[in-house]
Amino acid sequence: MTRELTVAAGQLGPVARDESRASVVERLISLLHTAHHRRAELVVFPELALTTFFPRYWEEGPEVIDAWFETEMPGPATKPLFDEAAHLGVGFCLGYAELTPDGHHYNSQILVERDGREVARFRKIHIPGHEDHEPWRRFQHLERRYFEPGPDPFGVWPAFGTRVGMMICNDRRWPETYRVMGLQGVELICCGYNTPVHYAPDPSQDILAPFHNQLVMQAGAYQNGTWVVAAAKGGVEDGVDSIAQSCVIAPSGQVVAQAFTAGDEVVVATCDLDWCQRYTTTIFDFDRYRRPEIYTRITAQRGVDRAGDEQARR
Ligand code: ING
Repeated sequence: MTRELTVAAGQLGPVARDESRASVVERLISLLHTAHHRRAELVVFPELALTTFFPRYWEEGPEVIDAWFETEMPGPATKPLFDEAAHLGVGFCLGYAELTPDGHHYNSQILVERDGREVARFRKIHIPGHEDHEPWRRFQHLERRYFEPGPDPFGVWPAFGTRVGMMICNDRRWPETYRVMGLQGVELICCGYNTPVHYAPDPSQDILAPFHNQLVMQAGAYQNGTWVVAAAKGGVEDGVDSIAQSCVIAPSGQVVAQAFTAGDEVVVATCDLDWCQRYTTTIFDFDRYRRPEIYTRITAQRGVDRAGDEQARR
């Protein structure tokens, strides 16, 4: 009897700057119903799903900035989503801006099981963009001003009859993200993202945005023998075009389902969880083939060190 789990990416189209959380939650519940109707047991929603992607704005004053954050999860605006999901017996992963009781600001995701139980919270580890106002840009990307980097390493939790991990947006571009979860036996990674097409520091990358989005997740899935479910907030949001292409990727690296639109859309796939072992017990049998004693630079260094050239030539 194969272990199967039907999952969905609950893709959101644009969320307007003045759109209420209640309005967004209604859209999320609609996606939840569609996913449930299509037999999904887990729905992955985008990063910062409850509001427009506010790091595109330079804003000042803690009360202005904190208004984008949730101090409770679930709170009054999101409880209807939690209640409806538990009623339907569908689990979900939701991205949101988290303001903790002790004053920390994180770009977070919460994973909720089918019975409504909170499995885990994950705080985004790789924070892209910049800290200061850079008016030369068409729009800002001030995640490094608004969010602290997550304090905890990537985790993997037993849930949904498998081993589930989480990553958020820019995390998906770093191979370490997948490997740290792969080394914990992850079989399904939930990822939300908001990715503008335009990359101000190097506009030559703009045309490659959809390719790079898929490249990193297909590689990460294959090299660690895991499923990846990725949900975008896409379309033109307050004048900024973001990629969509939410998808489900198999441990083989194949994209098995993908969004057709840049709007609210459910992408569903049934995952054969035993497919992971076809890779993790053969070509990517970590314990047999990896050489961590050779890779020490990966955790010893942050940036590049060229001083080693001399040694290498000896
Ligand atoms: N977004 C981006 C990402 O890594 C980014 C960062 C912005 C990349 C613009 C390219 C262009 O997908 C987030 N939210 O991490």
